[in-house]
Formats: sequence, C-alpha cells, structure tokens
Amino acid sequence: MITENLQKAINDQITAELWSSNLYLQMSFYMAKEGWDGAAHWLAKQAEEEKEHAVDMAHYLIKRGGEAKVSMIDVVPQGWGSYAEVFEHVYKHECHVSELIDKLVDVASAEKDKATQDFLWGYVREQVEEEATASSIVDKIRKAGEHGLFYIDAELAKR
Ligand code: OFO
Repeated sequence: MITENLQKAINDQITAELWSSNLYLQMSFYMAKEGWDGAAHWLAKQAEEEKEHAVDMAHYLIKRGGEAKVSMIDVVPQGWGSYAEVFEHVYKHECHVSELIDKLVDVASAEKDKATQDFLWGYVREQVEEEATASSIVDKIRKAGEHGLFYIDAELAKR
C-alpha cells in the first residue's frame, strides 16, 4: 500500500505529465501552422509519450492500492518564435521535468518505499535520454543554418 504523501506526489507528477503533453501538442500545432510538418509530427509523438507516462504512473498507483486522479491542467503557452527557440524550450522543459522526477524519488526514499523508487528509476533514466535527444536536436538546428532546416524537418518527420 502506498502512503498518502507519496500518492499525492505521484498524482502531482501525473498532472505535470499531462501539462507536458499539452505543451508539446500546442507546440506541434504551432509548427504545423508555420509549415514545419516534420517538427509538428515529432512534437505530436512527444505529446503522446507524455500522456503515456501519466497513464503508466496512474496504473502503478492503482496497482499499489492507491487512487489516481486527473486534476485541472493549467493552460500552456501559445506562441513560440523560431524553429530553434521551440526546441530550446523543449530541452529546457525536459531539464525541468528531470528535476521533478528527482524530487519524486526523494519523496519515495523518505517514505522508504523501495518498489516506488525502483519504478521511478525508469523515469530517471528516460529523462537522461529525453534531455540528450532534445539537446542534440538543438545542436543540429544551430549547425544547419536557415537552409539546413529543411533537412532537419525531414529527419524529425521520421520519428
Ligand atoms: Fe514524461 O518524459 Fe519527458 O518530460
């Protein structure tokens, strides 16, 4: 059985994952409007992935005898600027999520809940990958220059 405190912390993370999903979906709409279909596709996939994280966390809570909640999701930003700025924001956001997950591990550790710590380590590792992926996209965008963006966009369409 999961403690009340940990249940609340995981439910807060579920809210954060759903907010992330909305953030990436909004970015996807923005890039589609700008005519960058590859980036729009990549971001829509990322939005789906974030929603899956929320659902997986909810199922974990339920498995442990807890209660999963969908709370109110705050509105996400609407405007983004250049191609590079969109992905710089993705990278920054993933770093922020990594911090949230780290804090969640700390809560599980304070509650001496080994199973939840083990469950959360998967997310800690995944965040390393997500930060690296976003950072490498930013890097490629910077190197590509304006004309190279068409190549980057074609690559992102393959996700
Ligand atoms: Fe939910 O994995 Fe990144 O943010």
